[in-house]
Amino acid sequence: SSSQLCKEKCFYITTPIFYVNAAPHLGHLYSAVIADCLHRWKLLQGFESRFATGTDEHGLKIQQAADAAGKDPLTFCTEVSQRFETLFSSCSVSFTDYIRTTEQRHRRAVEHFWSVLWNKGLIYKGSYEGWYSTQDESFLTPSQVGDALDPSGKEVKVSLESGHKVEWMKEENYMFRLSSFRSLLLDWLVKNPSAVQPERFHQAVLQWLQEDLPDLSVSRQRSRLQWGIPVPGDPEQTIYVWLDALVNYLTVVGYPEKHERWWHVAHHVIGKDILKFHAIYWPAFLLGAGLPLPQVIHVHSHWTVGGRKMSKSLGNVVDPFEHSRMFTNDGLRYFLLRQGVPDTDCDYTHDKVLKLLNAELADSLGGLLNRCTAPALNPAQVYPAFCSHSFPRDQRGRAVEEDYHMVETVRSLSTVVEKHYESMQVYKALEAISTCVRQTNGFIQRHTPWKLDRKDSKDGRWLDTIIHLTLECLRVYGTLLQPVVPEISDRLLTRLGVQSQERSWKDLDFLGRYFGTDCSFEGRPLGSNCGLLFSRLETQSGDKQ
Ligand code: ME8
Repeated sequence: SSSQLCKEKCFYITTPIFYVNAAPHLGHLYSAVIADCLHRWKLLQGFESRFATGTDEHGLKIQQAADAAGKDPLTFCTEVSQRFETLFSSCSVSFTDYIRTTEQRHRRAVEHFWSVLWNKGLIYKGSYEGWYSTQDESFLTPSQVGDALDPSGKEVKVSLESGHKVEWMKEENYMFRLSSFRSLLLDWLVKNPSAVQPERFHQAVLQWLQEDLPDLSVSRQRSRLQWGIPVPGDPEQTIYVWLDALVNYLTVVGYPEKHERWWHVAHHVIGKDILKFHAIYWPAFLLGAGLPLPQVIHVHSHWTVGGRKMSKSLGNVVDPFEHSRMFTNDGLRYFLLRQGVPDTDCDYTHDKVLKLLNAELADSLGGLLNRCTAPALNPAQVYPAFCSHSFPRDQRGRAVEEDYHMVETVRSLSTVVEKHYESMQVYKALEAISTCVRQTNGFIQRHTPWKLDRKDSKDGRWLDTIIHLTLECLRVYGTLLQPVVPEISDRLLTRLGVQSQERSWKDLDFLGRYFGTDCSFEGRPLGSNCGLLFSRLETQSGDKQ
């Protein structure tokens, strides 16, 4: 039944839910594409997987943005939320659930969650006095605040981390007993060294927990904030937007009635800007409510433009709609995942995208496919017969050491790629694949199959070996690349004649899949030619890079 615990091969992955105060930008797409890649990869491995994304629609800054646009908040939220949904759908982000915090099911979940904490005595009425940043919807300690000048030259206080303006706040609020969770949180992190990845972010959280952990204000006065969920039993208070937002991960899987089946396999993808909320507040809330903690919090760094974080407030955002038109969906996905390093920030430039895609997708991968499917070399348009796990005995004299090396590297590629996908180091997986593609091109180059004479039986067999091996390499690359570039992989595998039901991890079996033990395998036809795998992109001046 649906409430049964999913014990094996289940996976639940989420992105942050995005604020709707402004249009989506490339950073949002990046988080979604990472999560999509992990989701698709789990599916290929035979997992049942759920993938949730959506929008965060309550809070003061949304209320202000709607006011500024002259729209009522819900209409405003619906419009922007739809833009996120459209972006993700058009970029092959294959989410299974889309959540908006203004939905009724979410309100129910938040109210229930609040009542659980309340009934356990973890929420009390107190008064909060301190700094608050509306842009970050965050409470700050004095050490997190510094001086700065606003655009008009006036002295203001800002958050040292985000640079956003902060205001002194003094209110009657509900407080959550965060301070009493400090040692439990430390315990969790020490016992689960891979709970927060990469390692440097795990360390950062441990570091924060060395310091004082004050109780957290979890509501705002209704007079200051109307756009949110009222505190159950006290309409004069609105639930703090981060408590509201974090519960979305539970809402999606049917909290409070049906979440058990999926909740214990939760994985969150987040940007480093919201680490504290996910690795301290959220686990503390969950511990308080008696629920399991997420398995892994996958943290990534930021895309910068000209060295500064891409953000709505700095006005340096890259429009993902425009750039996916320019570079194609898969092109943009490939770039983000190939260049995005979770540990460190990366700078986005047009020129870098162009050069990388031309080199790796058009020339290297596309070129390799063209070479072994070109009618001149492969007139029968087949995956030719082959009956050896490596180079056949009578051809060993032709094969050189690098060839054997290539076969071994490709044979172990799936293990390497799997390890990197698992730890969200997608760029390392793509680096490994790209190295192999280069090696296979080198293999062809070395043996100049176009000089062989098909009519000579020995040459002909060697030619078939070269083609079969190259096609097998391509089949492996196409299969492993599916989570990253689904459209390109589909074109590649279709061209190779690989049916859709033979594209999963267990079908890989490099050089073994089409192996005729008694050499009875006659070869199989290639699929139809569906054009270029990836067209070279032109530079703006019109010359090719
Ligand atoms: O924080 N580079 O929403 P948000 C990479 N609603 N990723 C970036 C980025 C950049 N320059 N800018 C943003 C919120 N992101 C809350 C989350 S979750 C319960 C509530 C990505 O619209 C990154 O994942 O400000 C970051 O954490 C997220 O967008 C913040 O989106």
